[in-house]
Amino acid sequence: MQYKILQFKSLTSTQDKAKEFAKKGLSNLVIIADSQIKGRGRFKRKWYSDKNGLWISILLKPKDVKNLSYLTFAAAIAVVKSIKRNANLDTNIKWPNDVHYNGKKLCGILTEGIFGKDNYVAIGIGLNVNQSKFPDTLKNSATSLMIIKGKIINIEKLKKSITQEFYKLYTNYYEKNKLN
Ligand code: BTX
Repeated sequence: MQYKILQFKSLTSTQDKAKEFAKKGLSNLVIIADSQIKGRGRFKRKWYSDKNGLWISILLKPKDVKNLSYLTFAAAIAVVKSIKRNANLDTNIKWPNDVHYNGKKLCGILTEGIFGKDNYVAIGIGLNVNQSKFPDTLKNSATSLMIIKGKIINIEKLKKSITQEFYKLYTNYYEKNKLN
């Protein structure tokens, strides 16, 4: 499946940008921001998304929008595989929407449906990559690949890998209805 990667310096939230594009009828866009001013998690929680992390939203227009939680799992699998390949690190999927290392949160995933005449889905992936520290409130619960590995991780390779892995699962399983 063809998709286009759009890179921005700063956005309020890549999820909001995805919704704007959905309103224009666009899909299969991968929206990435270097930083987000109002990154968000589930239930209106804040997602800390300063520079040096990977903040992605993948905008899809699935044939069918049932079982959206499968898309959250597909994103989590894509993240775990890409971290293994690019940073040689084994991480865990923490139900229902996180990737953890040693009990600390490395990545959070937010899947949102955009329903109307046509239905879209925005999968938001927030992965802590090269941050060296976190605000006090997250110090004990969050970590980054750089903190774990003690070196800078190539964010470009990581973003390509995550996107490719996600699309593989999406086209081969979700869109073919092979998940039931
Ligand atoms: P969640 O609701 O499961 O988790 C949110 C909680 O995670 C917060 O309340 C806070 O305790 C903690 N947290 C906040 N920021 C971080 C961080 N950088 N690292 C670790 N823990 C943190 C999880 O929601 C889903 C997050 C999705 C984020 C992506 S980024 C790209 C896209 N755009 C956007 O606005 N959101 C998504």
